Amino acid sequence: MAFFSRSCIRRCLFGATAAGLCLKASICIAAAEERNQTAENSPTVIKLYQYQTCPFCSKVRVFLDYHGIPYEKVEVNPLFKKELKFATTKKVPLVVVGDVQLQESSLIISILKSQSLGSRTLSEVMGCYPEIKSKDAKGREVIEHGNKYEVMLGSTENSDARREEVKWRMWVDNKLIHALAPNIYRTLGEARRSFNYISSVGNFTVVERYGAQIVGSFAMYFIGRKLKKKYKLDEDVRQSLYSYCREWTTAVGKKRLFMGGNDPNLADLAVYGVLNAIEGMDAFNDVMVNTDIKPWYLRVQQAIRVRSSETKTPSS
Ligand SMILES: N[C@@H](CCC(=O)N[C@@H](CS)C(=O)NCC(=O)O)C(=O)O
Repeated sequence: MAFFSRSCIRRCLFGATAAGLCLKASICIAAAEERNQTAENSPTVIKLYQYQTCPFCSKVRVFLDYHGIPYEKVEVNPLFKKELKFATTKKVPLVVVGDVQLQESSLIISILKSQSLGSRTLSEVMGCYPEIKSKDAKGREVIEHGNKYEVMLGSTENSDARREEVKWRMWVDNKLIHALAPNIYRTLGEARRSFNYISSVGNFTVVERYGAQIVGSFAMYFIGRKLKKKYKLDEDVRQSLYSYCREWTTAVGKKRLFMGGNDPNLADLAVYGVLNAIEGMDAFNDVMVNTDIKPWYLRVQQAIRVRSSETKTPSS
């Protein structure tokens, strides 16, 4: 996950708070005018700027994969971020559609989903998510977006299913995601293993990779401890992760395959996306063994495979 970045390390090493780390839920969207639609309305290539192991990026990736939306992945180097030079943000995920830059994972998903449901242009859909500016406790400007978790169906229907989906998408961002970093950096040994994995799949040069493994795992271990306090996780952070997973499976229940019924909804995809970001790490393996989430997880995995193969054009 960008459970690591230059700013993470810098902040850690200089003793700043963990508040500004990769898992901080800052909210913003930078939108340029939608100028890229040609007269023929040819499909615009979507680019996803990401870190492979960032849970926010993984949520967006899973959404795109499940919906068979073609996109190009750009793996950002977390130390120098030169891939983001052009961008109005230095955060990932960043989705670029033509000249439009979309930030904030849940907002990106709501916007792209809403657009896929109707004939509205991206600008029209973005208008449904107004910017709300406010100041935080330290007087810094904070930008939120109204309706961030809502899919604009073009109707006023507000069913229980829709409300449930919104509630659990919020839960993913406000609860589940915060349990990840403290879990993957739980002990020095685990932090080292996680970091080795993260740096092996991320965009690092060989020198950066080794530097990151040594400095990063140490730094992230301490940051993980701060985050544990900040998000009031159990002393044994695994227990918090397990109880979140159990909370989720209880909410899905035994009578349906997914929270969305016979198909995953956006909440299913969000939970899956977040857990998928830590696949291959100790915390993920422990969750699969010690909770009852595995059958649901495998069902979503299978649904994504089936859907993305169905939606692929023969030439793709
Ligand atoms: N709330 C944002 C959070 C995005 C975020 O915090 N991304 C991290 C990566 S996990 C980031 O880019 N941090 C800045 C950095 O790496 O310098 C979202 O949902 O997209």
